[in-house]
Amino acid sequence: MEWEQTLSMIKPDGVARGLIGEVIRRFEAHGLKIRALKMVHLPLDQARAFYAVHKERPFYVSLTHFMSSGPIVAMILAGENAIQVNRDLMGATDYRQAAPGTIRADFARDVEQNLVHGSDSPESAQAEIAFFFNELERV
Ligand code: IDP
Ligand code: MG
Repeated sequence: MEWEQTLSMIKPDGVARGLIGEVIRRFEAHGLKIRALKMVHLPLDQARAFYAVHKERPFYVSLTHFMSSGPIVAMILAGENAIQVNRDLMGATDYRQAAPGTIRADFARDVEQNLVHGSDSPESAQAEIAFFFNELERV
């Protein structure tokens, strides 16, 4: 067991649908601690930068427009195995393959508009946390 930090986002669909509280409730109920939190409306160039690892993928243009279509909530979650715990709470990328009881299975009805983002490795967590939060903003 490793104490980790990870970057979570509630995507524009989750914010627009009034699911901020429900998503955060699930994180806290499973022992994840919120160490930073803010609402941001990403300009398109910033959405493109955040998802640069996917720039060759067919869904990149659509995804980056979606991610800049409205405000998102970005947060740092901390806890034992926080990266995997968060991924487990999110469920699979495609909501149709997500395990019952996960955020995506319960709320997403679109592969792209799937409510939440979570870092997938310690390296991406570190880079994604630095993308959103400076030293002063981290508790
Ligand atoms: P993840 O969010 O579960 O880590 P990634 O493969 O990193 O999934 O993809 C990033 C995001 O891109 C997904 O959360 C989803 O919004 C979008 N995405 C991934 N695959 C597809 C697809 O096949 N069609 C449309 N959008 C996709
Ligand atoms: Mg990913």
